[in-house]
Amino acid sequence: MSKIKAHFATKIEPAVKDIRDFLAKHGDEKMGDITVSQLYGGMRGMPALICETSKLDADEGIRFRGYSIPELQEKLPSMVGGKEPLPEAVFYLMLMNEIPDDDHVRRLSNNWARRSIVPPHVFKAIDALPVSSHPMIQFNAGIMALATESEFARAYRNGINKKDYWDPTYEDAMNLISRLPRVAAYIYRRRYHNNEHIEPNHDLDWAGNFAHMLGFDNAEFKELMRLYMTIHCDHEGGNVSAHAVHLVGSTLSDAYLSFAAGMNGLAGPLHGLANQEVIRWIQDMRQELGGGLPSKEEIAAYCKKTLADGKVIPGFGHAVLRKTDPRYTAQREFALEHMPHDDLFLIVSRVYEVVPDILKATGKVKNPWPNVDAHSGQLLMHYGLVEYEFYTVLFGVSRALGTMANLIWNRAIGAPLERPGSTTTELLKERFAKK
Ligand code: CMX
Repeated sequence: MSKIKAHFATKIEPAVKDIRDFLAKHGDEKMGDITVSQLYGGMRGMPALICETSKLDADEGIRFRGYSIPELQEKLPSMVGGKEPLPEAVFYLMLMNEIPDDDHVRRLSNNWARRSIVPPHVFKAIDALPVSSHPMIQFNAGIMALATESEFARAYRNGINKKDYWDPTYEDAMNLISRLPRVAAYIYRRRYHNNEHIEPNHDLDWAGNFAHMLGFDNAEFKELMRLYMTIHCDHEGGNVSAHAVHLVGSTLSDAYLSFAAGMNGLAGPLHGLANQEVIRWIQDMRQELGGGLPSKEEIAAYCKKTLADGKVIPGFGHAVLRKTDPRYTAQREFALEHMPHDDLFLIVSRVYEVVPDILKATGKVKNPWPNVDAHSGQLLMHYGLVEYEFYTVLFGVSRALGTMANLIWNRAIGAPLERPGSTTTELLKERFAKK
């Protein structure tokens, strides 16, 4: 270790102890309406943002413009012969605050298809990266390269009036949503299928065409993609990806730059990357146990080992939710209907039976229940999309729907630059010493 690094390392333990002691003494004291613990604790439970498109209830889970996932499944248009809601429809609902009819959805689908041509330099930017780069790195390179097309950036340079900001932002947001499936499919086929690409089929809906370009033309997989893109699209405003898009967007960065910021947050293992980690964790467990279907006792022992090694059990827990995530339940219902005897589904179900009690027994995990990521990989694996490092890209494509509906609204209402205050432990100590 270098001298400078070693010097830094000596500072960590005393600082951690100092903060711990300070919080034990003053954690419940307040600055305004906010406790000192909240300042140090990742701002949990602190209302600090407005997000009109969806609201998360700790017990009930997500509602999009007031509608729960089962209500979306009942009320939103689906494909003829299908039953899962179309992502176009949930985007329309979030943007307009109106339930769309079939005609609205068809128009939106056609509009996105018309906008979906990706300029060649975007593929070149992706090609500049090693093929083995994580798909989220390639995804963000593609998103950043798309930013050369920003109509907002062009309009701003040309002196657009602030009351019109929403208009080029709307164009950018719609273009981004339209182009992301092509970019994502390009990365998938480049990395996992010898760079053999599949032309879009514009007769298909947005999610159906995405499935097609990935190389999956199975009708059931397309239904899964519609469900997947719908349930991952928005989770109120404070989650890292949505908040990062909002934060960066508040500087008037264009839709592409703002969205890339959110995708960098989604690529963290405590957020969207957890969907790949779940499958990796299950595969490691199976390998360690010599394959086959692990018993509940074996799963419990593996969970305890994971915790003892100082790691999290991926797919469980949540910063806001305190019950099983309804996005998990929606996916479980899909599995029960389409693949009740799938081996991996049986393991995911067993993990669900075992993990909550183990997490409860730690005495510190606030939510021992599964989140959206505990299930999504199993469904994809079933249909042959087994390359789990790609899973967070799918989450990211979906997250464009909510974040872009929000960005358009932020520009329409003239949302201000986000700039909360911060303080130091030293200043807090002085404050409480004076008291
Ligand atoms: N496994 C092990 N420990 C966990 C845990 C889990 N699944 N969930 C929480 N904990 C631990 C925390 O690490 C924390 O430990 P320390 O006090 O030692 O730091 C303690 O329990 C308290 O945490 P919490 O208040 O219950 O949870 P947070 O709000 O801090 O964190 C989350 C929430 C999601 C980051 C956490 O539950 C976690 O790490 N889960 C596993 C990763 C995961 O599935 N992430 C995906 C979330 C959904 C998404 O964004 O896509």
